[in-house]
Amino acid sequence: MDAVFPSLSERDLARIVDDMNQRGYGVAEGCIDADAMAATRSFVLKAIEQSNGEYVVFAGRENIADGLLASLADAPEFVSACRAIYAKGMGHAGPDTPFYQVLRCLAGKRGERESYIFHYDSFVLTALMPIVIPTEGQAGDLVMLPNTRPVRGSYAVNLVDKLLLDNRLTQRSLRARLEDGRLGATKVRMTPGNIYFFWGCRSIHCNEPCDADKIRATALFHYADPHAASLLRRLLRGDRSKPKR
Ligand SMILES: O=C(O)CCC(=O)C(=O)O
Ligand SMILES: [Fe+2]
Repeated sequence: MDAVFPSLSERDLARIVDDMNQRGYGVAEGCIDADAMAATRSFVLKAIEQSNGEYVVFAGRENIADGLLASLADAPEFVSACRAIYAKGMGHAGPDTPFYQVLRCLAGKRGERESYIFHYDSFVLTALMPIVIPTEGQAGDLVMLPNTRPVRGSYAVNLVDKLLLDNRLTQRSLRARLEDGRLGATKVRMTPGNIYFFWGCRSIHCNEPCDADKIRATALFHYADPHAASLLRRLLRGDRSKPKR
């Protein structure tokens, strides 16, 4: 069997990191085989059917019962691409930690409510794999303000950034400015088969909704939590809770 992810060259990796730094995102094009993705697509369709046509999300590898998404997370070529991207971008080697995986399936009315939620991820690197993207109407573009902050050394400072963003006033004003075009955000229309990389914890981002009768599904591979060892966070969240994004 072919590898689930190709071995990217130094040149490809350097281009991806450059694109992430300059325009906000880098792309590994045509790296996921269409046949391999077909089973994942059926998994998504079935999950949405079981939730009566409404939004479903699976968080944590143990809850994502899909073959491709598990093998990708284990594929040495994919793991080493993510670590190389991290090392090139951050200037030091990344931690030896697994991905935090999420599978989001947008559909129905709830899909709309799960959109336009501007946030920073808790992890340095985000690899996003589009699985189903509508080809007409609203496609559920990824919206980003790339690299609006550095990786925070301190969890407390990170928390202040998050609080400034995660409140109704900021969310409303970002959305209004996005809708009237004043935000100057980068919009990414994603194509299944590609993987998109961006600095999730440095970039304010969200997704647009898709039409309620359409499906938009994405798999996220989050890598490297800069505050994994923070005592303050442990105290605030309790030991067991996992970061949401
Ligand atoms: O589904 C997407 O396009 C992005 C979702 C996202 O940013 C997240 O789950 O952290
Ligand atoms: Fe995110």
